Amino acid sequence: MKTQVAIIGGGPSGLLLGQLLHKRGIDTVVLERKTRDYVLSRIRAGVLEQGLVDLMEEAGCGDRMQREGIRHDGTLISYGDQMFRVDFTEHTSRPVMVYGQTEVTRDLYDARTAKTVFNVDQVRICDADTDAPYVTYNVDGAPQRIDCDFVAGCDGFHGVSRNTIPLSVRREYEKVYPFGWLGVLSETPPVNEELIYANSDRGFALCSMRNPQLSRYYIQCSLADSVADWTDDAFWAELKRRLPPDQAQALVTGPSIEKSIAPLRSFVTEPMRWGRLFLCGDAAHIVPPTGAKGLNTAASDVHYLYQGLRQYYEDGVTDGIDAYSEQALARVWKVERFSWWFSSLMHRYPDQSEFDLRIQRAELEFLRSNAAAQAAMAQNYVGLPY
Ligand code: RFL
Ligand code: PHB
Repeated sequence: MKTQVAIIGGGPSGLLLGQLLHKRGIDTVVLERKTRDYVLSRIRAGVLEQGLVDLMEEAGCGDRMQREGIRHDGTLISYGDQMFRVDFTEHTSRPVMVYGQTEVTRDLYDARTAKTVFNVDQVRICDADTDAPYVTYNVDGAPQRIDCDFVAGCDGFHGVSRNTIPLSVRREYEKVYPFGWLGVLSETPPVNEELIYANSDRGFALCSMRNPQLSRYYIQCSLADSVADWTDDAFWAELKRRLPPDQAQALVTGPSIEKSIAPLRSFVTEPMRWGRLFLCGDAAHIVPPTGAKGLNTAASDVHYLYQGLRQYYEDGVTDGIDAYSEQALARVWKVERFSWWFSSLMHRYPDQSEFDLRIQRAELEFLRSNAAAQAAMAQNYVGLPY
C-alpha cells in the first residue's frame, strides 16, 4: 500500500489530523491497534478549548458539538468550606466547551471516509530518517507494508512511535505524582452548573459532567488502591466529605456506570520530530488531568503539524514541518507548567509539611482575592494561543 501520511493511532490526535488532511486532498491511512468500539469505550477528557473546537469545525466535524456541547464561562474552586469562581470570559473573552472525548472521537470516526485499519499489531516504523519511510504491521497474522512520505506518531503514551527515535537523539523529562484519580461516571444530574475543583484535608476532588444527565466525578486516591476497593457508596461518601457542605448536600448520587483509576504523570519527549516521523499528542507528552490539558495539547500539536504538512503539499515549502518540534514544544512546556502548578495547588501530597500546607492555602487565598492571578489562571485554562 502507498499513502502520503501514515498515521499510527486512531485516538483523537490521529483521527483529527487524518480528517484535516483528508479535507485538503492529502491521502492518509490510520492504523489502530484496537477496535473502534474499544477506542470509544475509554472515558477520558471532558473539557475542550476553543482551539480544538475550531479544529473540529475546520475538519467538518463540529455540528453535533455545537448542538450538544455545553459552554462554560467559568469554574469553581473550593478549599475547606470556601468556594470561589474564576470567570473565564471576564478575563479572556473566551469560554471552554464541555463535550466528551468519546463524542469527539465518535464524530471523527463517523466523518472518516479515508482508510482506517483496526486490530493492527507489530507496528514498526522503518527508515524514518530517510526520504523513503515505510511502516510494517500485521493484521490477522498477515504481514503488511505501507510506503509513505511521512509518519505521524499519534499512538499515545504506550505506542511504538516515540521509541522509534534513537536514544542518542531523544531526551525525556518526567515527574510521577504520588497519588492517582479514581473516576466515576453516573447517570445523575451534575451537582453544579460549573465544574468544582476541590482542595480538602482529605485530598482533591473534582465534579465534572458530560451532559445534564451524566456526571463525571473524581477523587484523589492512593496509588495502592484498586477499583475493587471502592464501592459506589464508599466513593460517594468520600466525595461528599471533600466538597463544601452545601454542595455535598446537593449532590445526587446513583449507580456508577464506569469506574477507573488513572495515575498522574508529567512527561515530555524532545524532539517531537525525527526525520520524517512526527510525534503528536500523548505519544510525546503527558500532563496530570488537573486543568484538562491532555486532549487540548494533542489538538495544538495537530494544528502545527497540519499547517506544516499543508504548506509542504500545497506550496512545496518545508518551513512549517521544520519548525514543528520547536513550535509544539514551546506550547507544551507552558501547558506542563500550568498542569503541574494546578495539581500542586489542589492535592494533598504524602510528604507535605505544615509549612507546605500553609503555602498552599496562601496561594489559594491569593487566587481567590487577586484579579491578576485569576486572569493568569483563566488564560491557561481556556488555552494559550496557538
Ligand atoms: P490516545 O487517546 O491514547 O490515542 C492513541 C491511540 O493509539 C492506539 N495505539 C496504537 N495504534 C497502533 N499501533 C500501536 N502500536 C499503538 N499503540 C497505541 C491506541 O489504541 C489509541 O487508540 O492519544 P491521543 O490521540 O494523543 O489523545 C490524547 C488524549 O486521549 C489524552 O491526552 C486525554 O484523554 C487526557 N485527558 C484529558 N485531556 C483534556 O484535554 N481534558 C480533559 O478533561 C482530560 N481529562 C484525560 C482526562 C485523561 C484521563 N486519563 C484516563 C489519563 C481524564 C482522565 C481520567
Ligand atoms: C473530565 O470531565 O473528565 C475532566 C474535567 C476537568 C479536568 C479533568 C477531567 O480537569
